[in-house]
Amino acid sequence: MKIGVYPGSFDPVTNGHLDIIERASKLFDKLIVGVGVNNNKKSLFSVEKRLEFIEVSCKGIPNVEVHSFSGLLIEFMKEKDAKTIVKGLRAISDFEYEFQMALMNRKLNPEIETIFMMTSSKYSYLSSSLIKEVAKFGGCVRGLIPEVVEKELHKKL
Ligand code: COD
Repeated sequence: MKIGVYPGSFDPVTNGHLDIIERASKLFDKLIVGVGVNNNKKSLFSVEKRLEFIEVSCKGIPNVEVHSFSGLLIEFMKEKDAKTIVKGLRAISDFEYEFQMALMNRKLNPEIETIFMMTSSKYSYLSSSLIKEVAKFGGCVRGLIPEVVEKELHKKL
């Protein structure tokens, strides 16, 4: 069984993330979305909420599973018997950080391969942090995040 893992913070999930999930789900028998828990990084949404947003938004894609993980990504991959990491790339600015992580993950486990999927142009400028900033100052984020996230974001901010 070909299992891919798409890891991220997803704080919160955006339509850019969902586009990658939908496209990547076609490349694997099973795609696991891994929500990273980093206690040193302050997140707006709890891990439970971040998982729920993705689960609700992906309920039409049968081969997608959503799980949280803490610690090293490669340990989570081992636990899930997955060999491929899926990452999204928006711009050159993403490249340096993603390149470093891909090489470090390969150093930690040479069996793990990272593949990169180009963003869709309509989502190329989208990031969770930009969404939070725009929403905080009252800007409209409709169409950029799932409805379930939009409702909770307005409640929170
Ligand atoms: N279009 C396409 N792709 C996108 C878009 C978009 N609009 N927005 C984001 N993405 C991509 C990002 O490039 C990334 O690949 C993925 O979606 C997730 O994005 P984020 O911002 O939610 O998540 P990150 O980048 O903060 O996640 C970092 C991880 C949790 C993956 C990383 O910190 C990690 O692996 N942590 C575990 C600890 C570990 O193993 N550390 C060592 C790594 S070498």
